Amino acid sequence: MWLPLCCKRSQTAADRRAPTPEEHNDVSTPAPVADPAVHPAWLPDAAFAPLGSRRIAVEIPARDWSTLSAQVAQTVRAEVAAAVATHGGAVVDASDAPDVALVVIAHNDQDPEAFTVAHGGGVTRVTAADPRGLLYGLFHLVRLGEAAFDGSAIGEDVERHAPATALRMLDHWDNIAVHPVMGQVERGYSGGSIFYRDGVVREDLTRVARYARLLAASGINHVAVNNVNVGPLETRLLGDLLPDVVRIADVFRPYGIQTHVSVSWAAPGRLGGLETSDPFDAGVQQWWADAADRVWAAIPDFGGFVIKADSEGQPGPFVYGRTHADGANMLAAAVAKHGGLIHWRAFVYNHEQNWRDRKTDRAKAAYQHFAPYDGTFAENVVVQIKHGPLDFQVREATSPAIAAMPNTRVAAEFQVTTEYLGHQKHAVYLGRMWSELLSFPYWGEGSATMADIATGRGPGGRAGGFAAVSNVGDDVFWTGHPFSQANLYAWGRLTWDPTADPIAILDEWIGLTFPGLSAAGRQVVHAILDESWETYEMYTAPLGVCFMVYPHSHYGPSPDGYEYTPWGTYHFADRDGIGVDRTVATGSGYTAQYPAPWASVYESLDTVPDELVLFFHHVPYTHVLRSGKTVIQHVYDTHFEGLERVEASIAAWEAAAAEFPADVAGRVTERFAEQLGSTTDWRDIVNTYFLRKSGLPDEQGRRIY
Ligand code: GCV
Repeated sequence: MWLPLCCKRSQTAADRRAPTPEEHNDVSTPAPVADPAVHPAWLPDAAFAPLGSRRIAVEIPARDWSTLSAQVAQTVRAEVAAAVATHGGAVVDASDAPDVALVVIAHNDQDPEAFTVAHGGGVTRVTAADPRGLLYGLFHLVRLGEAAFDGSAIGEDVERHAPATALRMLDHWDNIAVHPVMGQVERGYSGGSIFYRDGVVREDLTRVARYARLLAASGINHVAVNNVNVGPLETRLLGDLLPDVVRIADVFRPYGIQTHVSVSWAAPGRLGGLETSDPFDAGVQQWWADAADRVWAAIPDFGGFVIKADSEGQPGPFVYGRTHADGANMLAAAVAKHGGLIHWRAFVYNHEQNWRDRKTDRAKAAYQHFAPYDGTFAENVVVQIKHGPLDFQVREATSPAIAAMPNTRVAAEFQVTTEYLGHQKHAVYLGRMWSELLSFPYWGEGSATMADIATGRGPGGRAGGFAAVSNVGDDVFWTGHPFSQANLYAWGRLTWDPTADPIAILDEWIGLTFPGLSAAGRQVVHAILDESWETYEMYTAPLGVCFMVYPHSHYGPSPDGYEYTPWGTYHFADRDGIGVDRTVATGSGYTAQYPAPWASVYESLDTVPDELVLFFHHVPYTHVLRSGKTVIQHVYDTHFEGLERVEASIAAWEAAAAEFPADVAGRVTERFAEQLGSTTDWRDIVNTYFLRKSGLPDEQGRRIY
């Protein structure tokens, strides 16, 4: 595993200048050092064997590269040097009959991250206009393995690869100060933070360097390094802790990753002693402009600020009677001259609702707060909207707000960490779910999809990109459950190409991560994860009912957990029926937020898809779904089947476990034991809840309590 030099100590300004041409050619960077204490995830040494056993020429002309590109150029050289040192190949001149040529050439390609590949005359050739593209090209070869060099995966015709969007982001909800309730990482299920420990930024950022490498190999190029719930200590990242952000940015940069920080709306008061945060106040504007100047002076390629405002207790512009557009544009003005971005989150809703109030519908909130301001956000504001109108549920409708802002840069926000999907204790692969959401056609079959909108291919043509909450911690496997690595990998790959087949991505991850595995072993992992999202949905909240989890922890079955809380999420189950009436005709009117045809598809019980029926309608338990089953029988059947599927996965796992490294086998076995217990609880508690509410027995007479 290669450790960039930069992670060993804080860099000085002199260190951060672009390397000279001589330094460009310096291949004396240390070889990757394998650390047995950390799982290599999808970059084990073996993954580099096909590439590393070749004769490789790297040609990167000395040019006036940005510091980012120059450091990525060094990374390409170091990766190649390390691979050949480990696997017996050689670094050769372009004139010395290489098997592989990695070349930066003058190119018309406007995208610095794009690359081309072609294979002819025994040579696999990767070209790019910028070292960043070359790095992605290198990892492309690693992914293809032998097939990259024998003409089977890369042909004679030049093939161009480019990311769908320039903004492929991971957001960390890591706290510097351990939060008394949320801990070191909010919604983190993988140990501590790789950045922070017990109130300080870690001295040793080695794990961050490894993380950067994994992210680059999956396609991620932006990372926000602290929680969107910003406490007083984290606010200081803009102040006296800025040198620590510099250190983190220095570790990400060699892998082409730009660093972002989440900021607090209260920062002018907390750090500057101002008495107001009113965006129209000249002193506040100046304070943010000075803060931005400070940050970009220290980190010239800094990405920008992420902000959660007027949301779940975080302060925001509402206090001053200002809108979110007012707030976002004030910050945007402060960072504009630096080329910075403001990721302004649309997760704004009333979390102090009275459950007796049946009019307020949390699902409507993002649209109500943001859609009216479409076209008024500054060009460097990205409005970051969760994929659904609620909160990363296993099944909820797509957010109508995403389609309602054609004149705004919109980023679709996802959650890799499995807050509502089993806390990385359950084996749940999310690629298929994300793919379904990303390909949702907002204006009907064949129309622009969620991914199209986020990548600037929708109406209005503005690109905001993709962001997701990371699932990584200082756990030896990175993600708690070793199989949850597949989600992190898939997120990167789908941000690069949202149309990619999520199951092919899963197989790619399996092949890279478990290189020695037999075909049967690979098939076991595939079978466990392939439809695991659907399985999880089966044994948890049914048919688009949300939040049947324990409040706060969001783990385990608690059908009425949120029903009478101020968080505004209900299912209204009584003896006759269940579901939230969000229709225009008789309910909250939420369906009207969708464009045609979805507004009417969701409005009518005749056309609403089964899986969302209780998200949009309140129906009797005897309502017959389009599948032909009643709601109540669907609930019973899916909950029995969900557990059976988990049992089948466990049986398959037990038969194959011996083939896996002992540490992986031990952890997966332990997680399955937990999943089995939890799934059994889900089955029995949800079934019992529905039986007791409805009084309707299971047609098959299975045991319900
Ligand atoms: C960071 C949900 C989570 C919170 C999270 C919030 C958000 O409400 O439970 O932990 O806060 O989403 O996205 O801001």
